[in-house]
Amino acid sequence: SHDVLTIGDAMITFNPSHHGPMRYASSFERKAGGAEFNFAIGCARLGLDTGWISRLGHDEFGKFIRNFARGEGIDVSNVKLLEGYPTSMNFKEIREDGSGSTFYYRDNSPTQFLTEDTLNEEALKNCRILHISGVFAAIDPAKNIPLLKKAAIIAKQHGAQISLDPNIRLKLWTKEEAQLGIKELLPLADVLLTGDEEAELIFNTKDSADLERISEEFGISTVVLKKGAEGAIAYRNGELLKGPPVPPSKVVDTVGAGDGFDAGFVYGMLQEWTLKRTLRFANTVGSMVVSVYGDNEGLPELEDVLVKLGEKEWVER
Ligand code: KDG
Repeated sequence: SHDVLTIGDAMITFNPSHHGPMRYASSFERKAGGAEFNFAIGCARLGLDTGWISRLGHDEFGKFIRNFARGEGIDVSNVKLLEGYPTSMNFKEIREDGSGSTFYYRDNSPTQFLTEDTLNEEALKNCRILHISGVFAAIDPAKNIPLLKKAAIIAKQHGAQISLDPNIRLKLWTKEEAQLGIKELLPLADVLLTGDEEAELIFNTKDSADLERISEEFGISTVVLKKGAEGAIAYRNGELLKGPPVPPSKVVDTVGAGDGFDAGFVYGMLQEWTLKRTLRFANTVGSMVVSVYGDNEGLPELEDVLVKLGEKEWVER
């Protein structure tokens, strides 16, 4: 059994050695990324028992990603390597302020062979939280949305909670497709972890006063609006709470901060912390991700977060 289980693809991520337009970037560092994969790493580093369901190419990159995940302590028994379908790739452009854009080479993803029939129902029946995200949904909405719904229904019937991050990537689907697709998943979620820009796209609002309405309309008990450098706002059981921003030590690469936030939030839920503490913890995890290059290298271990929160002493030598 797992504390947390997630479903989604992962990619080789090429991080540029220099800032500026990608057409002039001539050297890259080979890393790995993928929203659900980053989330799984975040959970595992915090000490949660984490499982990941995926498909990768049976190639050097697929082996690297699987071994990386395994090294982080993630259960990869449901990650299969498939012959003839190369592992997906993603090249990043990073601007001076740490923001950037992404160029995908992920058509024909090996996850096309991850179907409803190949889902490991035992794993779904034995997790405390199933985390689903719009990135996997967007890769092939016609197949993956029903697959995610089926997985969520099985997990829910066996007592798991479902966390959902819309993670809308407009390079993968249109605004209309994204809005329709995410709305299909919303009624299954117990916790919604959404960025404020995507909230505007899905619900036509990013006003925190509307979180209660969203919670009631879709039957989602906890609704969280992630506002990046401005912190986050959460609604649960009649309580609307603002999690103040946690200033990062510096910002070098913002990719993956939302995944880190999600891992931190889910961690707090599993500890049954108050909403206030959970938000502060999640914001802290997110803020730590942006100070390190790469989509997941900045994801902290539990100890690192406690040090950052001032709850544990840092011993330098
Ligand atoms: O959330 C971070 C991810 O976006 C990144 O790691 C790559 O999965 C990715 C994507 O689709 O952009």
